[in-house]
Amino acid sequence: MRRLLQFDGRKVMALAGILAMMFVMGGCQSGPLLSKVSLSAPVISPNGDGANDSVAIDYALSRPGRISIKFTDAQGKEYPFHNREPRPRGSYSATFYGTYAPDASRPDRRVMPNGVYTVTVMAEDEKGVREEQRLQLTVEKTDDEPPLVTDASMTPGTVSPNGDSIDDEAVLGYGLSKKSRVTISIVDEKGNSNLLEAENEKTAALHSHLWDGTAGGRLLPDGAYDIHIQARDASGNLTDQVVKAAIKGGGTARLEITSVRFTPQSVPVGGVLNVEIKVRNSGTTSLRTIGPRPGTAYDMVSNFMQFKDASGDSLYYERPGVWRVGVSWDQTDRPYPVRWGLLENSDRTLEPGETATITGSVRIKDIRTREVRFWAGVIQEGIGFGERVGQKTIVISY
Ligand SMILES: [Ca+2]
Ligand SMILES: [Ca+2]
Repeated sequence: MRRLLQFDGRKVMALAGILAMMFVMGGCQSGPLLSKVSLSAPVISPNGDGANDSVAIDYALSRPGRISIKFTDAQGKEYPFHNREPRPRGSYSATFYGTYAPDASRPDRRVMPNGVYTVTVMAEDEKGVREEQRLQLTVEKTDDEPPLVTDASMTPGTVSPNGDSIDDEAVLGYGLSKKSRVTISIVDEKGNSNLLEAENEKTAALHSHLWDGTAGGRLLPDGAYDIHIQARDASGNLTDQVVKAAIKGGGTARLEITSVRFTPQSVPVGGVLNVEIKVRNSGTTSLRTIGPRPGTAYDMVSNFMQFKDASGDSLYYERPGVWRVGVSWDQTDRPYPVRWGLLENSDRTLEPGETATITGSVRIKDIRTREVRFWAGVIQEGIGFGERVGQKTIVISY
């Protein structure tokens, strides 16, 4: 405060002068708010041919305000473009592609019909002062027939992407009424959107998209989703068709063998080699299994297909997606001829984190070598085999 008091009279006068000038400049704010309103061309032809497909609407604001732009046809029908959008002071250029949203709550867009329109640019400042300017714009050579997305459906409506071959994938089918560029995205209940298929030109025909519960290579969480099929034609008409979808029981299927024990190490021809295999469900989903039940005895010329029901059909054929463990050896005619289910009760599933011990036996038969290598592996029927583990050389005695 002491220093301020030391100002001499001339400095105080200069300060007062600056304040007075600032006051006068503030008074200028009653001048024109909206200026330099113009169109880059008087005509727009939104048809994707590269000529006059868009038009720039230029304007300037001398102070902060809200800008509204609308088009009015000869019959008085209004097409809003900007609605009270806040803008700082400055010069602007708004690009208009000749389309509008018939329903502001939906992504659909329609191109404005051919005709002559009045363009009204309106600005409103913070005190509610409004100014507007009008221009004329002709829309021509446009195609206002929108693309239709027909027969949209997903089968099945709920997928369970867990690698068990039951409802792991769904087919999203749809038709297009005209050639369009199509984008497919998926939106969760919180509104998060993920791309399923990037924009791609499609013909006026039936199309499909195979969906496995993932987006961008990641499995989406269980829940309800909206799949959006968006078709855009050359003029900018855009139709958004929603198909309901759900994911239930999604997860990663993984079965690991934690130990394998073959006993004894030396077996006479006609003797029995015992095996004990311990497994753990190290995935995030339940694993289905089938027989033959643990403990089932085989010999070296039999296999899991030999168990028949009363009508002679194989009881334990390779049902896609089910999990078993198996034992294989040198010179087998098929991989893992002897297989066992993971659980005594194959109506039950092996849950994530759960372990199981599977025992079985193979009688040594029809073998002419002195040593045979045996090993174990997990099998997901119809999908593939796990790595060869627990390999052991068994000495055959005669
Ligand atoms: Ca054009
Ligand atoms: Ca499944």
